[in-house]
Amino acid sequence: MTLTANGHPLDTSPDRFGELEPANDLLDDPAGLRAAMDERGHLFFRGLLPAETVLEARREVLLKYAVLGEVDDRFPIEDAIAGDRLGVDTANVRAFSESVRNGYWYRSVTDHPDLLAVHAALLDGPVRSFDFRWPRFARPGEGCGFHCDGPYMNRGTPMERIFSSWIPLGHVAREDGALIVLEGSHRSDQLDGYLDADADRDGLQWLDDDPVVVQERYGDRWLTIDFEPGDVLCFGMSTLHGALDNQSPTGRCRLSSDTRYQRVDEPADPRWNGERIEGHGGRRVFYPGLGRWNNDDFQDEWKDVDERGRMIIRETP
Ligand SMILES: O=C(O)CCC(=O)C(=O)O
Repeated sequence: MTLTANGHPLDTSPDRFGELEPANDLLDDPAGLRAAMDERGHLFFRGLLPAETVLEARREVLLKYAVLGEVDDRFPIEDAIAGDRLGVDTANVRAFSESVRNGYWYRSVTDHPDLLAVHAALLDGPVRSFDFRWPRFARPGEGCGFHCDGPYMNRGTPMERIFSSWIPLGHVAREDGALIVLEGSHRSDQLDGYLDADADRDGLQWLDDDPVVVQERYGDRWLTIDFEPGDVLCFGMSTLHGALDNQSPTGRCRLSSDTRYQRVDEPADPRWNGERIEGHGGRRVFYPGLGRWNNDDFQDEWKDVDERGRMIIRETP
């Protein structure tokens, strides 16, 4: 199968595409972890988290999606087969999103002590996850545009002192829509102006949607792997990344999570932390995908909702 991102084929020749290498051998070596993150811009860990905890979180999240018809429960829930979605238009997606983000098992993954320990080693002190967390459900055909996290997370702690962890909630093979990171992009001087921007203030869009164009401009090989439950991919705010398209031949949705971590004693970005999380402002809810709402800003990851949390569906121009 030809791997694609945003509909564009990847160049999978060995000098343009490769596999992530596990950094598990550095887990007991904080200085080594920091040096490797500095060098690579990312760290991949095989089986860092207990697979059972991750699979409990998978089931918890999928059951909630099944309530909306997003998962077809005539098949085993764990298979995450895309449903007819008939409940989405009438549901309170604000309440739904909050329920997914704060689920007991989901939080047990994002705040697992072994994951916090990696971030504590990277930041040389006690850490916390951002109060907001990003569970993702990518339906067949969906993916994610190319970007760095820095401009979206830079109103509190300086971005050199924040890290993201992308966690597959289940098996995520390449063709299911695995994350891809661009080798060497964290050192690209082509990204300087972009990284200084504030995504909300400056109305940022994805950098590009073509993996070959992005690679030529900003880095070397695209790196990914077939992810297993328990794996974690940690990366810095200036590492360029995106996702492969979900081309599951069985109609399986891709479930994953991305969370940010910082030191407890440093200032927090108010967009994602505190009693009243601002997010991207307005009456918007994190509900990625489907591509039906014609929102130009934030690429349809955030949906405008009415006062009862129901999505506002705009006419196609
Ligand atoms: O999982 C995805 O599709 C995108 C995740 C992402 O952009 C991130 O982890 O920052």
